[in-house]
Amino acid sequence: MDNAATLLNMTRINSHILHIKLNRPEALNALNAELMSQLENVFLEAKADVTVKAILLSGEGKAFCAGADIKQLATLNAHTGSEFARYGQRVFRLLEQLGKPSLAAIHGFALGGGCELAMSATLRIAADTAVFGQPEIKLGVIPGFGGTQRLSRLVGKGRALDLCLTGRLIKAEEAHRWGLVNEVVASDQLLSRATQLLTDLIKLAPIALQSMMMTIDQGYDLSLTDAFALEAAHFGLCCATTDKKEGVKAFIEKRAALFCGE
Ligand code: CO8
Repeated sequence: MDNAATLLNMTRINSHILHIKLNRPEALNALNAELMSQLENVFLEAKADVTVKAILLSGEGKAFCAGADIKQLATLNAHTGSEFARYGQRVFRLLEQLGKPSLAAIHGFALGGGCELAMSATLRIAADTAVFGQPEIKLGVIPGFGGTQRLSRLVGKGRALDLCLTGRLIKAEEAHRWGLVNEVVASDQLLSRATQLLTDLIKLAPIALQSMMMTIDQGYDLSLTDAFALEAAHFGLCCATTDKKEGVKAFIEKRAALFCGE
């Protein structure tokens, strides 16, 4: 039985980056109900905590995450299966809509729910050893934590169908070519590169970052006309911030901007 307190390992990097490490290495960080519940709590806390400006997600051991816990999956029926899928979708959507940038640093396997978790982060960096896939078809099910929808949005319908229908695995370089990950680095550079990227991001204007993430996330499913309206509304919001004044002033004065988050 897992010790509930240790399924997530949390540390802070440079005070403002919350590093959440999935910590169930003996099961390749498979997502059981307890781990999902701990993720939900941590995401809620991170959203409310003003000192958390970004999230780094990674996995302990030899994999990022090998998906939903198959032993638990074995117990699900039509009702509980649908409930668990809806629950997982809600937890991952929390991360996606946190209003703060998140980055999945992926090494080893990112399969099934593990790939779905990575896709819910704002950005993804993969070690050159990483392997991706949606092998649910081999278990007689389909991705249920948002994977069918996020994958097709990230890589296109054709490639999403290829990966989901065949259940085949792809390596980091192919995932990069497809746009599933933003960058591939050597394994020993994974966490330092991820930290660097997030450190750079949190120096930027947080209200503009949040507006950017919201307009891209929500605008994607609107008509072009409505998405443009959303963009214009957020553009106006940014124009009312102190950070916009500072950003423009700093450009004119040929110096680096110092954003305050207001
Ligand atoms: N669930 C539970 N245990 C797992 C999982 C998993 N997903 N993956 C690995 N493990 C366990 C293994 O059983 C093994 O445990 P033990 O030592 O007790 O036998 C341990 O982790 C190490 O795994 P392996 O010995 O298999 O390691 P290998 O390096 O030989 O193989 C693989 C690695 C290829 C990743 C292999 O473990 C594997 O194929 N795992 C399953 C991958 C998979 O099919 N993932 C999809 C799961 S389904 C899913 O994610 C659906 C999400 C949506 C659900 C919606 C709600 C219902």
